Amino acid sequence: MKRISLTQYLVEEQRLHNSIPAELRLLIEVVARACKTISHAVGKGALGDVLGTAGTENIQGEVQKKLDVLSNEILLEANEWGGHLAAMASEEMEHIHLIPNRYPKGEYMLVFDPLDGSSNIDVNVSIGTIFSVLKAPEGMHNPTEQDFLQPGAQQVAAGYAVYGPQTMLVLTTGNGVNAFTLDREMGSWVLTQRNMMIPAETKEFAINMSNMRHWHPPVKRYVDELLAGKTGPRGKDFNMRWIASMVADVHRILNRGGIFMYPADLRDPGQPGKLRLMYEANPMAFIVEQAGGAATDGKGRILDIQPTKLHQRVPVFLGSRQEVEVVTGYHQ
Ligand code: AHM
Ligand code: MG
Repeated sequence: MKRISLTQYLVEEQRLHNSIPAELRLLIEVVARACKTISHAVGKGALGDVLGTAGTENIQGEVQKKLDVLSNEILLEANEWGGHLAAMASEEMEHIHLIPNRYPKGEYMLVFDPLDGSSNIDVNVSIGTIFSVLKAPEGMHNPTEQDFLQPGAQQVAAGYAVYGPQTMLVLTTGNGVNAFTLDREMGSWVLTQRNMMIPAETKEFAINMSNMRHWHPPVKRYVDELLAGKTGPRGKDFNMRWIASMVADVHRILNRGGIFMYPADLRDPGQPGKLRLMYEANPMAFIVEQAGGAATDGKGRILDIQPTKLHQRVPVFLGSRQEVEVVTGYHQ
């Protein structure tokens, strides 16, 4: 097999589609390098003294794990000095992070969830990093939080790294979805899947069933019908998977089909779902659509939502197009 590295892929993409200017390529390579460092720390576990809580809380009021904090620092440090960014924002920081004045500034803005699936960190289950790339307003070197509040359709790139049995990087720049596997010995990302397409047909769903009693009627109806199996309205048996790491659940769906749901529920009317729009739902929705799937908040396309807050939450239904359409239809 001829090995194509991430760098070669990015250079050739630019030549073919003119879609990855040099600054964006640098950005993606820097993020990928940071993910390599995070992967290394994750892989050390107890031996690297990286497990357990950091003893702090993030803006969402969630207890931060040591690896949440470490991954955030790795991404910040890696991306500060390259000259490709104007600012960054993260699940782990209340406010946006401007590039310090001692460094040159670029035209992009990077948003990330440095380590997603925090509840799985200490139990050696797959976790990941999710990122989204936006453009700063023309000529703006000191963007404000307001400048970040762009609909997901304006993302110029998005991706995730999944730290599982293998470390993989899944990337889109708006020309399909490609996956790279980390060659740990060589320290390089190797293209291993081209043009990933989510199978349209599926018999698998992913949702945290323990919240069933809190769901709104459309979600309850949809899942009830899946559970009814062959003799129910859907006429086939469905299987269920829930890893509790969005990256790992989405990665499975990209490969094998399925629908992922984190709906809003009745627990806290002020909180529409658990997942965050800017650094969880939007990048994943971009990837899923680029792979032929669909992503909605139950009412409309996630990528069309106009964000109002950096850390706002959103209900998420994504994956195989047909299933997302069914459950979205039940909301209308
Ligand atoms: P996190 O960003 O704090 O890790 O939370 C997001 C994660 C997702 O990866 C996952 O889909 C979900 O939370 C799991 O939630 P639950 O524990 O309610 O099943
Ligand atoms: Mg997260």
